[in-house]
Amino acid sequence: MNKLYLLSNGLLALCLLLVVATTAGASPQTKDSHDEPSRFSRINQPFSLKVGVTLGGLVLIGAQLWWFMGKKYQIKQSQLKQGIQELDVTVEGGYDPDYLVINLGTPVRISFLRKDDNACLEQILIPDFGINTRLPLNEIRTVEFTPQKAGEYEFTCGMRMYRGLLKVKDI
Ligand SMILES: [Cu+2]
Repeated sequence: MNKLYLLSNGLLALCLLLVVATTAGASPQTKDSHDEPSRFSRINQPFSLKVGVTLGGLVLIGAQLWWFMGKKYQIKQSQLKQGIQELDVTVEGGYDPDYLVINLGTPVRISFLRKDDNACLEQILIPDFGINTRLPLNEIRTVEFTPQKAGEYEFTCGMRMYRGLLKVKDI
């Protein structure tokens, strides 16, 4: 939900910037035909200043999008304990780690601990393994399954806004 919000935020900023840039660039034409003395004298900003302001805005918007959209995955390989591949995931503003590497054919146990009171994260879905589990705040909940086919599988919150990936390796 955060990413979506910030993306729209970035796009809104871009729209505002374009409006400002075009109105600053275009001269008002409406009153010219009436020969009225204008109460507001037009200040002609140097072109280089307009370009500078526009470029500065674009750089800031780009930085914002890069920061939130280009976020790298936190990769974690499962640990084998008594025949079960174990992984711990903290649920706080997303999933940490959010790229879980597991091996084919061995039972998996993922322990989720939700520390984020955002109701959006209250459910964890791993559709390919038939998992749909509620995650109460500050309590560990485990999900178990055995991956039978190599590949990448998504896990998400109840509304599919926060996402992570399960990578099943054929060893
Ligand atoms: Cu959600």
